[in-house]
Amino acid sequence: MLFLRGFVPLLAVLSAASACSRDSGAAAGGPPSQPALSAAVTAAPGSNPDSISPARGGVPQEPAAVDEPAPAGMVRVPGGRFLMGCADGYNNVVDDKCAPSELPARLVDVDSFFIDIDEVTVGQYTGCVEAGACQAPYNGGECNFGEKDRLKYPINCVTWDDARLFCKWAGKRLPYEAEWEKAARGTDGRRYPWGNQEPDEGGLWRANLGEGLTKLLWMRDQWEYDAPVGFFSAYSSPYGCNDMAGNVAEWVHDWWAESYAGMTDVNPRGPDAGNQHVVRGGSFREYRQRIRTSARGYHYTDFMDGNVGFRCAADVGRR
Ligand SMILES: [Ca+2]
Ligand SMILES: [Ca+2]
Repeated sequence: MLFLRGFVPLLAVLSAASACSRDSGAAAGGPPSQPALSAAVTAAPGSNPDSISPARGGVPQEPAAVDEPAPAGMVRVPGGRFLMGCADGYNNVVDDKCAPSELPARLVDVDSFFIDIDEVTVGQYTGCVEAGACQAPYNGGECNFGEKDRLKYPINCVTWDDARLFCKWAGKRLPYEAEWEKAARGTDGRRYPWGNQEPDEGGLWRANLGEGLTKLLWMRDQWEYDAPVGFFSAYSSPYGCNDMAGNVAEWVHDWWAESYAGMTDVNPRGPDAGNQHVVRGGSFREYRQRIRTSARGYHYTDFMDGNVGFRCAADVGRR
């Protein structure tokens, strides 16, 4: 769905509503559901050596000896387990907004990887178009490509395949969903990249979201639409990744699945096939519930919109 900057209130409200309906069922205001906790997550501290609690320092990490410096613009996320999904009470974190798609929460082991600090920008994407390796996205309205004053804004209006091809051109790849979530929340099960404070707690806005029924309400964080990448860098993730809550939602590699039921907990890659891909992080059009680190959404592979962009990841030791 596309519409013009400046032509806002009703269309954007409708858009926000449709974005929620397209997403995982975590529509704002919906009844909270209780998560079904995995045995590993709910085990009493100390009762099981495999029960991982960050508070006990039990998260296995790679030895420093294999440390490989991150390429420019990326950070290295160490391998090891983290809480993936929504678990009300894990590590004493309260989260009563669990959507069915965020369940069951489980401890997931991922290998070390690199991930971009920022959403891919218009300037970066333009380089790929000029090199002939990427298609020029739609230009106009909310779409940022071709707008000279938006080079530091996230590229948007790109399909999943556009995102995939850009990452390939850059010598990278799209992050797997599990990697994205670990990069966003670290190992302590936090609700938001910066911690467990609400996005506006204490009157400080920590992310670009789109809450409320009027433009004035969406703009309490200063931004009606997307913001230049890194604007909220004071509220980055534990690994220093920016805008992992809000701004543009982000394509990841995985096909969409309605829940994590039956998935492996070691380097999960999602279903083998499908027709919709996962998007993560929520966007400038969405409510706070939808920008939580565990919140999930999805779109058809050829979908594109002003509120969807991406960032890239890369394997460690294979570049
Ligand atoms: Ca906003
Ligand atoms: Ca984002």
